[in-house]
Amino acid sequence: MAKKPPIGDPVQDAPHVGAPKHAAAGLPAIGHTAKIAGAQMGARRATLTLLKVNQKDGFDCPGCAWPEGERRHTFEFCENGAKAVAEEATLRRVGPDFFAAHPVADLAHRSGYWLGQQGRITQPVYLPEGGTHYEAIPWERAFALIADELTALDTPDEAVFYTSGRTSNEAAFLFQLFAREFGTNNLPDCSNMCHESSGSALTETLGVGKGSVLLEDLYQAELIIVAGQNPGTNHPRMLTALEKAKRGGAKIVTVNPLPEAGLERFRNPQTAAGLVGPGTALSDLHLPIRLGGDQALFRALGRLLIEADALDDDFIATHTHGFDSYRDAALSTDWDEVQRATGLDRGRIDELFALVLGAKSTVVCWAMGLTQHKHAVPTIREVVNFLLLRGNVGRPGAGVCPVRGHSNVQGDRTMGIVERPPAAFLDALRREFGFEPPRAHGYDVVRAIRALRDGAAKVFFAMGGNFVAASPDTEVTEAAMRRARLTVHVSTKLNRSHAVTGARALILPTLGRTEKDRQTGGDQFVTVEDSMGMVHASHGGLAPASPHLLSETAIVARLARAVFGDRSTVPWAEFEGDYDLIRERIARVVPGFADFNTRVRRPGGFTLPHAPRDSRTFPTATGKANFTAAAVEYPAVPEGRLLLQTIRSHDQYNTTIYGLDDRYRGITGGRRVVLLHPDDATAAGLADGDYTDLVSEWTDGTERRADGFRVVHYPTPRGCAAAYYPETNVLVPLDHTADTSNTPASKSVVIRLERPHPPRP
Ligand SMILES: Nc1nc2c(c(=O)[nH]1)N[C@H]1C(S)=C(S)[C@@H](COP(=O)(O)OP(=O)(O)OC[C@H]3O[C@@H](n4cnc5c(=O)[nH]c(N)nc54)[C@H](O)[C@@H]3O)O[C@H]1N2
Ligand SMILES: Nc1nc2c(c(=O)[nH]1)N[C@H]1C(S)=C(S)[C@@H](COP(=O)(O)OP(=O)(O)OC[C@H]3O[C@@H](n4cnc5c(=O)[nH]c(N)nc54)[C@H](O)[C@@H]3O)O[C@H]1N2
Ligand SMILES: [Mo]
Repeated sequence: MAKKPPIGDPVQDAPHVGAPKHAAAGLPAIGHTAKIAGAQMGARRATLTLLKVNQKDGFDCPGCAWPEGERRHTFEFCENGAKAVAEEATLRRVGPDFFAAHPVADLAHRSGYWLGQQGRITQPVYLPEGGTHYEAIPWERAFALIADELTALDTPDEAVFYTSGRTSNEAAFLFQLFAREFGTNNLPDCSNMCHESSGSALTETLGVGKGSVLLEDLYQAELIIVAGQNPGTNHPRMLTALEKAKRGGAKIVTVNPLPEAGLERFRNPQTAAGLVGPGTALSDLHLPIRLGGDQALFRALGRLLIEADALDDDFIATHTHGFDSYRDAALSTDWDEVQRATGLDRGRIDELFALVLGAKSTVVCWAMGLTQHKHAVPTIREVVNFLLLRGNVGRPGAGVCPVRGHSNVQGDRTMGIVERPPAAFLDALRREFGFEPPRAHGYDVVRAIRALRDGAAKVFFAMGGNFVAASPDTEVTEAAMRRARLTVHVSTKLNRSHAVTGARALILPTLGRTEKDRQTGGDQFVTVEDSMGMVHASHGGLAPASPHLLSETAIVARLARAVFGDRSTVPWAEFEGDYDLIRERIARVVPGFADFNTRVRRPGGFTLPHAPRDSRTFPTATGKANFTAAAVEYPAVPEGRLLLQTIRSHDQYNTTIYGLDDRYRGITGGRRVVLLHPDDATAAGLADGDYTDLVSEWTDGTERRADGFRVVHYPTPRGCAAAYYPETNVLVPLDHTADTSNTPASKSVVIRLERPHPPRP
């Protein structure tokens, strides 16, 4: 059903393939960064800007959510952080002349890479109904137009307010406040596609939907299991922490279908030896698990621990609930099933078990490899079971470490960006602001797409992100978006979502985190929360990309004034002028933020409370940490079909493509590649270098197609293929989601390879 996504620009997707690398970072990383940053901003600006990343008076890196740590190098070097900064601090500009030269139909035929390369958007622009081009529009007209559309809706629930995870705490707090004062909980966010499964599983089992470890715990851990995560590319600064843990004696085990370079060896660019030497071997053991086999693996470890009587009986008796039924389930684990699910023979699992037994404290880290499966929530619950058995929660060197994606995705949730808000949060809003917030649950990402598709939602407003490219089932999502009456995007740069619009569309350009934010109350800073619950300030330093930009906070405040006029109980204008006033309210509404303005001004900020970590108390329904005993699941793959995972290359930030190389995996110059086990390729009649179409098969009989992928022989388990997102989102059926969390199961899409093409010249 799906066609090839548009290329239509001078970029040729012609991948070359060499051998995968066995180590990450080192000198090539610095060279590559200098090239990308220099091209975007020139050498001088590049150096000055990069010196400010993650410094105490600087800005928070817009890359990932990995914490900064106690010792900040003058140049806290991270190749992919630098690329994220360069992307934002670029000197290239997209102004009204650009939009005059490029009709929307032209933008719709460009690749995401090309769109992003055009530079920063400088002015608000408007696409009128039936119009062919975006046109410049004054801010106040833009707000009036949105207000008209919103007030014309039959119910506030016909509006959808999406958030991507770069939004600051202050902007996020205002955005949810605006949506709720308007009358809806339709607040889907990128987290719905990301760590929602972690949040669901951890809230139920431990009572807090966030990680329970601090950096210090990693340094003290005796065993760190990294499952379903590729930190060398996606959280490069984590490698520095793993290196330190390793030097402190920790064993590191990686569980991943792919042998990811950063996890094998790390050449720390912070040290001279790291730049030129062989680097540190990080992984003591790599288990090349089949996609979706992790629940079975952790269940098997549970069985082995119980049989070896290697449990923390006191912890289990005092702090947990449900152990007996878990024990029964674990003891009935079927080894043949474990072997089928994981693809691992017993010997490998025993090797891991020996490390588990030998470790007094264990941390498990994970990311999208665990969260984006149909059975993601029971998989993560199984990680919790495994840790609870040995009391590995709430003591030094032990715990759960879901490694978050976007730099403030965790903070946005803390600020109330959630479609199913807890009653206590709504009560606090009512007390503080004097209006009655809506109680009915709103749409998450997948439900928002269905609502747009079915005409139940009519206005779509995005605070950042690239909804149509990041979401599953591209054709369905794009058709749904085109049905909207109005689509609005608060953005820094052009992307696909600006080209696939409702009847009318607006692009509202905003300040990036690197930029100075001056309001009537003086220079402002914003705050963010990292993956470990540390909150700190971020001060932009660069001159804004254009004098016409507004901060995200100002955009929400002005929109609110346009919608509510003087009928509001919220002092929107004051909030816009002075972000301290927003933080005062956050301090009164959100638990853990008392004295926010003072504490966040201290160097390094402060750490949010986390009951399981701090005091081994578990705010769950039972008041204890819950064992769960779900049946073991793993993906069923029909004969002759493969399971496809959709992943990130080294040169992208989600839908933002920095370049066409995936250096660590040995792929350069193109992205339309599919990584296959050589025997699977041969079985499909394909040689390395051949081209093939990927056809996804969904249980309702529908098919989806992505054309023209170059076959790459790769060390991945049999039956498990990999290709890059967002190109492969056309293949992910909208209804293929994780149970409970509703996260698109984009790491287990059943596909067949079709129509082999010979190699291209
Ligand atoms: N440079 C850069 N940094 C980023 C991002 C980016 O795009 N670029 N994105 C940010 C965001 S929003 C996020 S959420 C994170 C994402 O960070 P990651 O989760 O590391 O990103 P993915 O590329 O999706 O990689 C998934 C990893 O899990 C493995 N995997 C897949 N399925 C399974 C499975 O069933 N079991 C196991 N054990 N492993 C599996 C894959 O082989 C791969 O190594 O990174 C953040 N940081
Ligand atoms: N198939 C498949 N699909 C996936 C995934 C996968 O692994 N496989 N991963 C999922 C995950 S983990 C995530 S988090 C989502 C990501 O989904 P999104 O967060 O929606 O996507 P991004 O590509 O991160 O958004 C990039 C855009 O954000 C805008 N932007 C950048 N900085 C700022 C800023 O400071 N302010 C504002 N207002 N805008 C800014 C720019 O215009 C840029 O084009 O994708 C999900 N989709
Ligand atoms: Mo993410």
